[in-house]
Amino acid sequence: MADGRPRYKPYARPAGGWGSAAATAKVLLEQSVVSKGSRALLAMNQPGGFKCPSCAFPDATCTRKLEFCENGAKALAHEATKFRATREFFAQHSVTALREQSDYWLEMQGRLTEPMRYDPASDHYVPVAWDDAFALIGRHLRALADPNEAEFYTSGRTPNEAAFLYSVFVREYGTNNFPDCSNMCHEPTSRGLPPAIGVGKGTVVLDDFEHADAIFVIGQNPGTNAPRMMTQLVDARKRGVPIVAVNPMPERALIRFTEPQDPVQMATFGSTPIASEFVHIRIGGDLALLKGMMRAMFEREAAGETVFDHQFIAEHTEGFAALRDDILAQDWRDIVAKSGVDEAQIRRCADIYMASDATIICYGMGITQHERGSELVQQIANLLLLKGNFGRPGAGISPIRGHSNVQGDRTVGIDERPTAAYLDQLSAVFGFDPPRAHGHHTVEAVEAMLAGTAKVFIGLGGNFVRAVPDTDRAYAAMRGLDLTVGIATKLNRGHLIHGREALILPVIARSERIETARGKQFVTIEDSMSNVTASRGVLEPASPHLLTEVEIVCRMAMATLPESRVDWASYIDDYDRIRDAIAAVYPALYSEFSARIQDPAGFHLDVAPRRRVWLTPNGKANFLLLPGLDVDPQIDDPAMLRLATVRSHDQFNTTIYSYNDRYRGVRGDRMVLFINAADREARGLAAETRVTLETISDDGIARRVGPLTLVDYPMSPGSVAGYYPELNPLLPLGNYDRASGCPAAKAIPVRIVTPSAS
Ligand SMILES: Nc1nc2c(c(=O)[nH]1)N[C@H]1C(S)=C(S)[C@@H](COP(=O)(O)OP(=O)(O)OC[C@H]3O[C@@H](n4cnc5c(=O)[nH]c(N)nc54)[C@H](O)[C@@H]3O)O[C@H]1N2
Ligand SMILES: Nc1nc2c(c(=O)[nH]1)N[C@H]1C(S)=C(S)[C@@H](COP(=O)(O)OP(=O)(O)OC[C@H]3O[C@@H](n4cnc5c(=O)[nH]c(N)nc54)[C@H](O)[C@@H]3O)O[C@H]1N2
Ligand SMILES: [Mo]
Repeated sequence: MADGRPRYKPYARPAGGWGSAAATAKVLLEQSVVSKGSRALLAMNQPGGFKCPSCAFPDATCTRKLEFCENGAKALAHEATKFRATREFFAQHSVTALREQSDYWLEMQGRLTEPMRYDPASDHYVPVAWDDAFALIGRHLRALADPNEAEFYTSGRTPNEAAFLYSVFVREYGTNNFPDCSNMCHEPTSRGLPPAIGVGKGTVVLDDFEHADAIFVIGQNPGTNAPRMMTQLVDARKRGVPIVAVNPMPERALIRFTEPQDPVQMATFGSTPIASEFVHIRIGGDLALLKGMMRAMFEREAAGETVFDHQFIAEHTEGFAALRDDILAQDWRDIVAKSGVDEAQIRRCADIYMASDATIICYGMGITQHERGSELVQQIANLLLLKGNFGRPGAGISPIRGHSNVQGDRTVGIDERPTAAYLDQLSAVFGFDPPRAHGHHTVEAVEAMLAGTAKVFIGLGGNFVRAVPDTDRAYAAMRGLDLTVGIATKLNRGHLIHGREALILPVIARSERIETARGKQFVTIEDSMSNVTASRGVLEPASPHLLTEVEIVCRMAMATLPESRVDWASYIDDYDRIRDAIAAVYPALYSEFSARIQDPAGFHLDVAPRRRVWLTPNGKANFLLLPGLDVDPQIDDPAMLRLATVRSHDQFNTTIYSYNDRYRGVRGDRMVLFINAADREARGLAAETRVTLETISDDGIARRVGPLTLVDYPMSPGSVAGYYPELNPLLPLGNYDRASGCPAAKAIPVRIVTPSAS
């Protein structure tokens, strides 16, 4: 449980600094890996070493600077932990008993050591031989009446080699059911950007930050979730570059930051202010803000100034006139009311943008996790297109991805809606006929389980049932399955909410060595800025009985597809062969893969808009419209608050490192609701009251979570926040972006019910 009595007290110091250094030391100590962990940290993100298993922000490998961060250190310490969840552990605890434990407790049991099978007679997980485990999977998959009755989930820590083979296996088996963590994350980027600029990826590289004249950070908490990005932000501020942060929560690191890697700042307790302009947006107010900024620009043009890049617009874009009509149709009063930002500040943001010759806009989950998330991303692209901020140093769109290889997994085939061209190529390379019908994304996978049409779930990493919306319904969905398989490093709730039969298959982790019959192997990952680099683990695997993800995928395929056209066995030992196959399927992006990856700096995958080439049907960049100012359905209920589910500083998604959230001043508790004092007082509630939160929905399903302690926090009016995954039971499965499938985890309509019902 939590250590000591909970405490809620604002954090007044800069983010980073000694607090970070101390937290790094503490986590190494807690996991009992001070010397092993410290040694491994020296190899993280270094040439010849492995890639940080935490976030997807690029590292500057070639500078040879010691590039790790507090949260990278936590991810590594938890992976390198000395604790083990062994067969004795599973013999000691029934699955029912394990379910009573917290996510934190489950995580703290350490690394899985051998494959386990659920035994219904004893309600325990018991050891199973690898061969038997694969045979069980093969038997279930071959028995299905239709391959579309199986769901193949991927979480973004899986490296390219395993993800590619998985995508081939699943398609040869006969389905495109690829629910993916990306479906809950940056899918609005992957689906929203292609019609706008021709690719579903960011167009910025690290170097661009050195050439930017202005940087916007919208709906993202880099100090916690992409700490290496703080280096870019600090450097930019030191150069005098304005930084505009748009967030309903004044996140500490967006305000002041001390670089743990700057000895002078550390010694003098100095720090750098980050945001020159902090925009205290209402949850869901970003569309109004973006339109307000564009409106200010159109007004200035109408007054005779030249603020747009007319040459770029004429040569490269379509849809400018329609955009102008849409923007000028928005009234300032509505813009201000919806965004919660006053007109003067919106105009200041526009001034910063207009004065800059090269602007980068970074964004995260605060933008994507809304019901019109994909179209909101397109409005960011509109703003950038107006000033030709593509294909020029220091400019572009920069979605900050989550998992370290979530972008790579997508590039190498994890896609529930594959293009016909890709399927043709797959067929040409491997000689089988892949299915053409689109498969399920994450929400559709849960719906299929609820409907009883899905029968088998295989999770290549991740913690599906905890990450998806509508926890209670998701649990029921999983329990209705015939077989659930968790391919994982650590025990998590996904393994305890299982189907009639269930397997846990433990894997060698990112930081660990891979030795096969053909010698040392390495894997590759693609970061948020499309750099592909090698990752070579340095640690001894947590147990001699672990397999690599590559081998697990190959052996699942061999057990399922005895007549396969693919030489699976040959890939198990030789990862260059896998890379050759990737190059064959993606000749434009990945030609000479095996040779190019020898460069310690890796290589950059082509992103056409960087060359002002637009891979859209009309060959242009397109201004796209999202009429109105709302990105979430409007609800007429004066008691309503908008709830954003966010990450604390001490978690990695569903993995909870501790009950503290340093920068938000919370110690020893995760069942909190951040609310501003005025919204609290308007409801006649005292600070630290324990309440129950209830979702407002019209689907007849009651969704409540409590007790939650009210914590006074400078939230924007009407906006509240609490932690994912504890609050996922409040998120209706049906509240998602239709274009991308991404659940609206940042805009759950809720009301406070008092006193706490539970
Ligand atoms: N240490 C650590 N690192 C991580 C992760 C982790 O859990 N821990 N997770 C990884 C993953 S998978 C991902 S996707 C990324 C996530 O990284 P982020 O995108 O930073 O994720 P969140 O914490 O979900 O929320 C982002 C911010 O959105 C703000 N926000 C909420 N609603 C709105 C809104 O309507 N408008 C605006 N403008 N802002 C809003 C919140 O206040 C919060 O500051 O981080 C990755 N890195
Ligand atoms: N309400 C709400 N819900 C959300 C979000 C939100 O902001 N709010 N965010 C969404 C986002 S952005 C994301 S990305 C998803 C995340 O969803 P997931 O990716 O499914 O969840 P994680 O918690 O990252 O998965 C952790 C598990 O991965 C396994 N694991 C760790 N390392 C490895 C490895 O190297 N190999 C393998 N095979 N397994 C490994 C461990 O067993 C660990 O328990 O959640 C989404 N859900
Ligand atoms: Mo994510």
